[in-house]
This record gives sequence, C-alpha cells and structure tokens, in this order.
Amino acid sequence: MSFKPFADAVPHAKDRIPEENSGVEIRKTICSICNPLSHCGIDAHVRDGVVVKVEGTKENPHNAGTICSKGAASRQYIYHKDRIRTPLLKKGGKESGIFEPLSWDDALDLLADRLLAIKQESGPESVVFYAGYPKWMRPFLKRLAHSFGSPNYCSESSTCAKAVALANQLNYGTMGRPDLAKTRCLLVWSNNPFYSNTSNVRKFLDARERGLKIIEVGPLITPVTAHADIHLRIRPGTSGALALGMAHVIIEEDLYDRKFVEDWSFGFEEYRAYVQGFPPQVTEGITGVPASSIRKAARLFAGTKPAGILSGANATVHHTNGVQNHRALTCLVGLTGNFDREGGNYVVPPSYLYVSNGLITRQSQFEQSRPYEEMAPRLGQDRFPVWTRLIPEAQAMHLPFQIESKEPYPLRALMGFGLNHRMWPASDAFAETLEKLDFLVNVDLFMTDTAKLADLVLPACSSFERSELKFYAEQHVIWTSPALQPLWQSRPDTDIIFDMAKRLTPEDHLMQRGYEACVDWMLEPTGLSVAELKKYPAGYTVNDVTMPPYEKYRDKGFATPSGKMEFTSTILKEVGLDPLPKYREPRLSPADPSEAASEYPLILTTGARLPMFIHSRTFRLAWTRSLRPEPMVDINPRDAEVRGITPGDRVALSTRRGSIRVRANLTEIVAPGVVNMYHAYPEADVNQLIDPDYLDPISGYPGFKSLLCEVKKISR
Ligand SMILES: Nc1nc2c(c(=O)[nH]1)N[C@H]1C(S)=C(S)[C@@H](COP(=O)(O)OP(=O)(O)OC[C@H]3O[C@@H](n4cnc5c(=O)[nH]c(N)nc54)[C@H](O)[C@@H]3O)O[C@H]1N2
Ligand SMILES: Nc1nc2c(c(=O)[nH]1)N[C@H]1C(S)=C(S)[C@@H](COP(=O)(O)OP(=O)(O)OC[C@H]3O[C@@H](n4cnc5c(=O)[nH]c(N)nc54)[C@H](O)[C@@H]3O)O[C@H]1N2
Ligand SMILES: [Mo]
Repeated sequence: MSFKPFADAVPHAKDRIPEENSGVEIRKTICSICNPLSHCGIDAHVRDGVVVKVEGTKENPHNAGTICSKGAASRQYIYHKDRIRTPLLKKGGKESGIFEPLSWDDALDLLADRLLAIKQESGPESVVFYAGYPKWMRPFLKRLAHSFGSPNYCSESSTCAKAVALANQLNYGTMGRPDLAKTRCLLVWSNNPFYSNTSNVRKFLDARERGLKIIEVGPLITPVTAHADIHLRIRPGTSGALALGMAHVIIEEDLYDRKFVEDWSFGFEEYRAYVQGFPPQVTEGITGVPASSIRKAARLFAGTKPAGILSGANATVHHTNGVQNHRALTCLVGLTGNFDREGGNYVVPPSYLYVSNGLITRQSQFEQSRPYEEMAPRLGQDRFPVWTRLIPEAQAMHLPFQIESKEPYPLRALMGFGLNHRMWPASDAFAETLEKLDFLVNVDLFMTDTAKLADLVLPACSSFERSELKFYAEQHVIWTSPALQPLWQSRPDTDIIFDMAKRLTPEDHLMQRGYEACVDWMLEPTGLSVAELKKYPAGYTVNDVTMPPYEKYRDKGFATPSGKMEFTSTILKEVGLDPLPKYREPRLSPADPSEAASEYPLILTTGARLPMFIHSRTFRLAWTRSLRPEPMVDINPRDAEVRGITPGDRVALSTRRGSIRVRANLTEIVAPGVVNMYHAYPEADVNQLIDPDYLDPISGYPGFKSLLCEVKKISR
C-alpha cells in the first residue's frame, strides 16, 4: 500500500509507552474537527478517564497514523474552557446576556412545548431545523424536521459543495470525481488539498511520482503550485471565461471527443458558437492568464488521455456567477470524452455522509421521511427554483430575508446544531435578524457569539465522547465507541435529536426505536450492522465491494431532461435563465466601467483555507492560534508599497459595506491587485463587509470570492 513508508516513519504508540502498568489505555476514535472527507482515525491515550495524548491510528487506511495540526490540538479542543457545561436558558430578555442552567429534562420539555405551540399556531413550516458545518447528526435532524412536518431543514451546504453538485447535475445529472489512481492529467481547478484535505495529499503525491501531469487554476500561489506543470493564475471570479477559452482552443484544434459529443451531448452547436467569442487573446483580457498558457493548458488537458478535473468544494461557486462558471468548467470533462471513463471523472454514487466508496446505504430514503409535495414551500423556493428542484434542502441564505419579510409565511423558531451567524454575508445584520425569532436554540460545544444570541443553549459533546458511523473512501467503516464519557453535562447531538423525536414526532416509529436502530436501517443494503462493527474498534475494511462500472450512461442515459450531457441546460431554460454556461462578470467587478474611478480598486477573495484553522473552530486553541496569532490580510508587496504599508502594519480592510482592522501580510501568494482574507474571525469578521444579497441567482451562494475593497494603513 502506498502509504506504508510514510506510516512506518511514525512510531506506534506502544513504542512510546512501554510500561504495562502506566495506566494508559489506547481507545480508538476519530477527529471530526475538519471536513468529512478527512476525519482521521485517532488513538486517544486515556488515563483515569482523561485524554493525555492523541496520535493518528496506524491501522486506519485513510490517515495511516498521521494527524494534522488541528487534530494534534484535540486535547485543547475537548477540554477548552469555553465548552458549554449544562443546558442554559436565557433570562431577562433577548439582550440580557444572562443565562441560567437548567436540567436536560426541563430544557427538552420546554423546547418541545415551544415548538409544538408554534406548530399549532403557525404550521410546522415556521420551525427551521439547521445544521452548521458539523455533519454527523444531519440524517437524523433532517428526518426529525420532515416528520415534524417542516420542509425547512437546511444546513451549511447552502454555502458549501452543493452548488458544485448542482452545476454537475445541470450538465450531467450527476457528478463524477477524478479517478486519481488511473488518471494521467489532472486539471486542479481551485482545490488545495495540502490545506483543506490533508489526508488525501499522499495519494496526490503518489500520482505525481507516477508521472501525473498537473494543471492548476487559481488566483493564489498554493502548495499545489509547486507540483504543477502549468499554473493558470486567474483573476478571481473568471473561471467561467477561462473554461470557455480552453474550450475554444480544444474545439478549434479538433482536440475534442467527436464521438462522445455526437452520441451523448445536447446543445453542442450553440455551445460551439458561443465559445467562438472566447479566443485566447480575449480570454487573456478577461482572466489575466496569458494566451499562450491557455493554449498550452488546453492542449495538455485535451491531448492526455485519460484526464480528470479536480475542483474544490467552493472556490469556483463562491461568486455571483458561480454556477455558470462551474458549468463551463465541467463542460470540459464531456468535451474531452472523460466523463465516467476509467481515469477520467468517475461517477460513484454517494455512500454515507458525503463519502463515496462503492457501498450503498439508505441515507437519503431515511432522511426524507415525507415528500416535499406534502409540505409547505421551502425557504427560498421562489427565489432559487433551480436549487429547490435539484437539492433536497431549503436554501439557508434566504433565512434573513424570510425572517424579516414573513413572506410567504413567518419563520418563528430555529433549532440549530452548530449555527454560526458568521457563515452568512452581512453577518452582523443576520445576528440582529436572528433576535427577531420567537425562539432560537443552538446546540454547540462552545459558548460562541451565536450561542449567546439564543434563548436556549444546549451542550453537545465532541467526537471523542460519542458513537458515530464513519465511512472512508478506502472502504473502511468505523462505528466509534466513546473514548471518554461526555464531559460535564454535554451529550451527543443524536441523544438530543432522539429525545426530541420522542416529544415531537411520536408517530415516527423508526425514530422511536432509537439511534442504533436507525443506523442499522440505513446500513441494511451494505450487509453491515452496528453490532458487527462494534467488534472492530479501529474500523473494518470491507474487501469485496463491487465498484460501479464506467460509462454507465451507455445503459441508462444521463439523468438530465434530454437524457444526454447538456451543454445547454433544459432546466435553466425552463426557469428563464441562460441555458448556455454564459460568462458574466462578478457583480462587483473591476471591469465594470462604473467602478473605474472607484474607492475600492482591489479585488477581495475570502476564505482560502489555512491548514491550522477551520472556519470558526480552532481560533480558540492555543497551539493552532499561535501559528497565526492575529487576523491578517494578504496583500502583494507592490500594492502595499504604493499605500505606504510595511509588513505587520495595522490596516483597515474596507468595502462599501464596512471596515475591519487587521494586520498586513505582504506576500507574493496574491497577485498585484488581489487581496485575500480568511473568514470567521470573531474580532475581524470579513463577512460583515459583504452585502446580504450578494448571491448567485441560481444557487443562492454568496459571492465570497470576488469582491472589491481597499486596504489603508491605520496611522497611530
Ligand atoms: N484546514 C482547513 N481545511 C478545510 C477547511 C478549513 O476551513 N480549514 N474547510 C473545509 C471546507 S468547508 C471546504 S468547503 C473545503 C474547501 O477546500 P478547497 O476547495 O481546497 O479550498 P481552498 O483551499 O479555499 O481553495 C482552493 C483554491 O481556491 C483558489 N481560490 C481562491 N479564491 C478563488 C477565486 O476567487 N476563484 C477561484 N477559481 N479560485 C479561488 C485558491 O487559489 C486555492 O488554490 O475545505 C475543507 N477543509
Ligand atoms: N467569507 C467566507 N465565508 C464563508 C466561506 C468562505 O470561504 N469565505 N466558506 C463557507 C463554507 S464552504 C462553509 S462550509 C461555512 C462554514 O460553516 P460554519 O457552520 O460556520 O462552520 P464552523 O465554524 O466549523 O462550525 C459551526 C459551529 O459548529 C460547532 N460544532 C462543531 N462540532 C460540533 C458538533 O459535533 N455538534 C454541534 N452541535 N456543534 C458542533 C462549532 O463549535 C461551531 O460553532 O462557512 C462559509 N462561509
Ligand atoms: Mo465548506
């Protein structure tokens, strides 16, 4: 196995704790601080009920003993002083800031009373059920919402990953991921696994050693750049134009897969005519990428077979033109005949919680306990009809608008699991809007600024303190056992959900049977069960998984209205949007003539991942925070120089909407004219600088990555 040499370099825990009677026991768990594709296996070293050390689990094929800076700080995360210790009820009005502890029974009874009363008065749809970035409780929460009768289950997916899925669905009816082990050329379109998906980097580097060609697209210099044959350094927000420009070259030079296009695509002639408008020189003018590099990249990608596109979860869709940008780039997969082919972009249906490994569970049947047709319209349904048609969730970016307008019906209560108001654009305004709800409850590990807005706060425990089902792409499956008892009075999110199901949805018999029974129900088609998995604390590698065949469309066609790959989208046409993957400038664009003499001449991109931070979660941990103690804006030395800014200066980062104070990080990582700022800092929240309606009209995703700003030195 390719991980071996690296894994062997990490001494096994046993080598370091030689004494039999040290009192230290190694308990297997997982770290769920970061994204669900990474979640490393953890050996928690526990003495007297306390975690004294953590290491990566060597026998977990996903991380093979490795661990990142966030996971290494697990003890600081688990035992942090900000952990919520008991259920807390706000006293003395919304703004009092005073909370009093109450018992779990009292808290859940009170919550159930409030939600049932609101359901009685205003209908179940006026209660919103929301999951933030944490994912493990989602199937159960969504089912609770639907069994309660509310269509308004929504999540952080309203800003993450689903818009990429949506663009793929419009083009292909489904999504294919690069077949990394077999591909010969990888077009990495704005994805930086070195920071965002560390446990995948080994596979990436193995492929590179095998001779994989890499073309990177993205405005920043990243660790991927060092491994790339070509880096196309685009202006933020112009991915669509670049993809159309590459298509121009591929079609003009007859490098496309004629047979696939003739047999399996729809709308090619219109697309071909449209890309005529993007010759390399014109594309250079829009994207800033030299025409010669565009030609070179197009030839390398189309001329190497098989090839795949690896795109990130969000960098291409966090724009007001995001979905069309992403459609344009995924068109290149079909155009070059790489869709669902060996070594191309291979379609493996989702297995469990965002991981695909060939196993099939009943997760989606479980979640959708009642069809949408039997419920009220979803939050955001009229505004984002394409989202509503293709994504089985409400669009949470519409929350502030509907809470304020009460149209088409009032939203009165929100039950959040890891609700973080700083995820939204205009986060300051959203915080105020949340206070207009009759009842806000937030379940979190930490007393966050959002939790402080709530009427009721409930303490959740960490992955070390609970049991959960974890699927890995390596066909490894774990049912974790708690490595320690929930700290203080915290509880697993699922305990809270199942206790609420007893109170809110007694007629949902499956939910009444409890957590493990529900997991077993979802696992049924895999032949696995919780009881069986419990026998393998470090996880179980399923050996006989039959992976789906390539080119499945040959039997079934594509799951699009035309049954083909759609260069022109039937669905977009039906709702009156551009059926072609049309390029439009971001709504805030330096190319806009009215911005020419603007006070905000710099392009702002936000939220490019940093290895030690994950959204709002790890700022409070001493180890991770020490790696970048203060909020910093990345600015090119040339832009700094003309502004009289020197390294480490205090600066104001401003847009038309507002201003935050940060330090200047002078770096060539950003090109001249572009600045980059990480999101979610409590003391320097960049989302306050973004208008609430700065959203992509198709997905509803915020344009987090193409804005306009200015940076000024703060004189003392
Ligand atoms: N350490 C850590 N890991 C994480 C996260 C985290 O916060 N911290 N977050 C997790 C989550 S929720 C997600 S969604 C994933 C995201 O994971 P990735 O998709 O890998 O995200 P990034 O590293 O932000 O972005 C990758 C690339 O986007 C490019 N980029 C920046 N701005 C733009 C732009 O305007 N346009 C284009 N086309 N490219 C741009 C950058 O050059 C960078 O190379 O990471 C997950 N993993
Ligand atoms: N400007 C800008 N904004 C962005 C982005 C960007 O790139 N730029 N990225 C967007 C993207 S892709 C994403 S995914 C979102 C991030 O989405 P957020 O939901 O903001 O992410 P987090 O801060 O990781 O998590 C939210 C809360 O969940 C809590 N939590 C952690 N684990 C658990 C658990 O097991 N149970 C419970 N109940 N709570 C838990 C955490 O303590 C935290 O308070 O941000 C989006 N916002
Ligand atoms: Mo995300």
